[in-house]
Amino acid sequence: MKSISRLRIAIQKSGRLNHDSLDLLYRCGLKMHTRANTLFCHSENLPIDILFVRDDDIPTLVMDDICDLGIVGENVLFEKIPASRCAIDNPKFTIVQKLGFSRCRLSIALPEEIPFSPKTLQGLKIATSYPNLLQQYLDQHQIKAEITVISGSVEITPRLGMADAICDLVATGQTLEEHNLKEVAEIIQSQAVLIKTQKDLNPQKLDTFELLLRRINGVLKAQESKYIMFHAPLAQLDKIKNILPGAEMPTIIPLAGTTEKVAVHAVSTEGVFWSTLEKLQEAGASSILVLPIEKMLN
Ligand code: PRT
Ligand code: ZN
Repeated sequence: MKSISRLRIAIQKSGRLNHDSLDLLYRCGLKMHTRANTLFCHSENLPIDILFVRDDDIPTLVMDDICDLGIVGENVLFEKIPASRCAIDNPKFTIVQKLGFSRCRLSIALPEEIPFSPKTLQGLKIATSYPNLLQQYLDQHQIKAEITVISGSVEITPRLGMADAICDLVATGQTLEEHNLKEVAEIIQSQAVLIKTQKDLNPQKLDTFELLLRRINGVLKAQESKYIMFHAPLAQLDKIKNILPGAEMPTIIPLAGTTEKVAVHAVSTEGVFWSTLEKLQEAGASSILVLPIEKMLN
């Protein structure tokens, strides 16, 4: 039975989204014991229950209000509920937060030897597990092509003579390369998102949801941010502050035994690359340390 006070979240049972979804929830402080093949799990320290399902079922579970929240790829969401791509036809859920993992793109690919122009696709047979998104793309470009729906191993269909082209998810591009296919058109970019039912949550669930969302934002910010420490000549401080990416109000600390140098500590909310460190060094900074940040609340 659905508890009225516990927030229910649907996540993928096994597959590419499962590890990162669970990892995010653990980083938000959720304590739970997951057992192999378990379908349902109660958090021990927060009023949250997790439902483990196939990713394809997550949009429906949230839309039908069986679950309050779900973590799913935009590719699945936009394929199942094409209206969710544009806010005009409001579907029965809200995309609350992009989560930054499981990034990929849905693309059309052709055998290497076929030269490409948008007209090339005219009249071709294209195999895909994403017929709705592919059809939208073809309509937008006024291309008439035949869509063959297949649930897996799409990349093998041209070699088997089942299709002339494919439309599938691409991450690194290695699978396409292995099958002698080239990516010719990108339909959408995708990443995991947190979705929420449009129905109003009762006050207890709303509290839990707001707490979870604050923590998710904290985890995401911490992932992007770095704590950076170094020594710098006082005379170069202004120049050095301008080099630091996304660092507001660094802490300046006097150093024992010198009035010419100070220690600078700062939180950088953007990636700190080697090139940034090299520029800091050129500007006179020394003893530069960059540390990861585990949690962050502003
Ligand atoms: O069993 P269930 O239905 O829950 O899972 P599933 O088999 O449908 O999905 P799964 O676990 O394979 O993927 C879940 C989600 O991960 C997808 O819906 C995407 O949102 C996301 N994702 C991210 C990917 C990829 N990257 C990805 N590379 N999903 C699939 N792939 C496949 C792609 O289909 C192709 O076969 O990986 C291959 C391409 O990868 P590269 O790196 O060779 O380009
Ligand atoms: Zn699936």
